[in-house]
Amino acid sequence: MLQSIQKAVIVTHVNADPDALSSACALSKVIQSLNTFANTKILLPEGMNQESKRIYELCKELGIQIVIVKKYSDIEEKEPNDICVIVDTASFEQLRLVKDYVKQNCKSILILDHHQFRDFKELDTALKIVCISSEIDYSSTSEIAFMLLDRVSNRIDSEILRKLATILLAGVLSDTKRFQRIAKNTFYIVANMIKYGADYENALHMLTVEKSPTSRIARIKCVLRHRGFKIRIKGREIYVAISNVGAFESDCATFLIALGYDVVFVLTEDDKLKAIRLIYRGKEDIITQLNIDIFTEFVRKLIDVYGGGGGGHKAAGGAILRIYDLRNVVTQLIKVMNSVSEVSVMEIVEEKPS
Ligand SMILES: [Mn+2]
Repeated sequence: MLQSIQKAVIVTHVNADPDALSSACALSKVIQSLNTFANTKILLPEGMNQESKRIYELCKELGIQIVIVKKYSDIEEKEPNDICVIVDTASFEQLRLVKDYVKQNCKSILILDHHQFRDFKELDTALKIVCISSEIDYSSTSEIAFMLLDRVSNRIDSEILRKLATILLAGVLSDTKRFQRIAKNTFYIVANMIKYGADYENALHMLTVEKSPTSRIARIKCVLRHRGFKIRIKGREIYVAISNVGAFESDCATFLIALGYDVVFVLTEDDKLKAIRLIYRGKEDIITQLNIDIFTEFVRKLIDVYGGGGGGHKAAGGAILRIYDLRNVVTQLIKVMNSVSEVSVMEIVEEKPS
């Protein structure tokens, strides 16, 4: 499928993380290795997150073309592509600004992804779509991208291969939270990455970021604004937090989990989309023990009410809700919690020092 491609575009989910960006860069080299004259470009809707900055620099050094799409006009030429590759994206909504571009300018589409729940129904069925994905076999898209890279390794210079293997390893490290959760093939693939010369220490180092002052403020706001609830599922008490921040929502969610909550929802008003962005996180062990998935139990029910779309894993993911009213979503979310809980939802309220 990747042979005889003249023009290709690779897109990631909004605010690309290391897994998304590394996979995209590797894919770009895979396509170029098969077609020397292929025009390959990566589009990053709304840019990338902090962890991805070093990977971005490395990809640039490797001569990979990357366009950060802040507004639709940033995508200059609109000639149709032989193929568009969507990497590390659970739902079509997550392509945000490049959604329409993909809808209109791709002769065929390849989805490379490792999420369990996926939503691409908006893509016209007339398009040729191939999807390579499995959450059981791969814990990151970087692992899947590496498998493809492996297939063309004899066509790529060994020094470039070593660098690509290193950024892909960084992608795996990021998505597995430094191997805290892995899939069937993770260690096998990582061993092969190292065989290609991937530098483990360097990969770890790539992901370290100094927390910016704005992210610190966002975390403080996240805690000050959050509401805590107690519900009961399968006889067990579950602590749920709802908060809202303007940015750094995944920092906020991680932080509330570290604080002791089992399930966290963070809402953001997206003024460009005039919609509410939601992300969710669950404490991995509790979600596994209860055998529930947050997407189906909670998030899907909000999408049913408001429209939009989303995806992710049992314990982490996100959605766009087609409503621009934070309060309304919070009220609805509490309603959903009530329907899921075996006892009525109890809000945890404490007096504040005056
Ligand atoms: Mn990923």
